[in-house]
Amino acid sequence: MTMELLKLYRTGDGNFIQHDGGSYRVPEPGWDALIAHSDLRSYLLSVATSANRVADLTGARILAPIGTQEVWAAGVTYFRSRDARMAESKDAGGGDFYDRVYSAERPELFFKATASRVAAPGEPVRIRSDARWSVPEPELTLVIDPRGKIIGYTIGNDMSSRDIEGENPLYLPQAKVYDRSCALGPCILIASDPPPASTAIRLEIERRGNIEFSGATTLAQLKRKPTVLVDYLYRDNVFRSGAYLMTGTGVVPPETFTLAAGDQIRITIDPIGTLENTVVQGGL
Ligand code: DO4
Ligand code: MG
Repeated sequence: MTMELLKLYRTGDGNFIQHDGGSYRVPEPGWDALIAHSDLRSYLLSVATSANRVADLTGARILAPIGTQEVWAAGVTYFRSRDARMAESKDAGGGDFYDRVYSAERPELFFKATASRVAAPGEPVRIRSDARWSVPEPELTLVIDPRGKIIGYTIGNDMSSRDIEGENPLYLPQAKVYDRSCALGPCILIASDPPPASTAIRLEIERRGNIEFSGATTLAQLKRKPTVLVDYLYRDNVFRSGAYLMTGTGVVPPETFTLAAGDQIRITIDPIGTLENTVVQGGL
């Protein structure tokens, strides 16, 4: 049985859904109230009536689909990420940690961003002013309600400073958490099951009109089950407005590549859409 896609957007003009070829205004204006809803899918489907129908969302300013939730991230969940981290940190003696965490029962989970640090689709993401080697990380991102249930999926960009992370694994929070180090969007695909394993996560980086890097992975390469990642995140943690959890990257550009100001980053996960951001450095 195929289920019609149900997508939830947060815009400058309120919240909207797209469903079965139509766009509809969501009467509930509060994002946190939606994420905490006891049956969000049924509520949103009940909104798809002629009374709420709008022409389309063209012209609406799409905001990051987040309220007051924290964004967390899982690391080293793809073999490609394990390899890249081991290489970048071998001089610092960190390589072994990444190998161990890849096969350990407990996943690596780290705090990524408050909502105020998150860039919306079309907004700039930042590379740190003191970083020399920076990359985007395209990641399927779980949207989790306060009860620990996965209610949807969005696209996340876990911007990372690889030179800082590689110098010493204890610098991870500085390599990962800074203003606009995270982008989310363009919408939330409302679904309890993840997209099929064959789903591609594509990354494209454009520089002065040329594609400087493109790469892809599929969800089949993700080593950890989303529900297990959520189980660890919610263990001994209360998230009153729910939480977002990025599931790790399986696309890592070669070591010779670093992001530069002006680059356009495009991340596509087909059932959800494309998240696009321009890069700036410094400029706070
Ligand atoms: O362990 C460092 C971060 C890993 C990460 O962000 C990823 O694998 O996506
Ligand atoms: Mg990551």
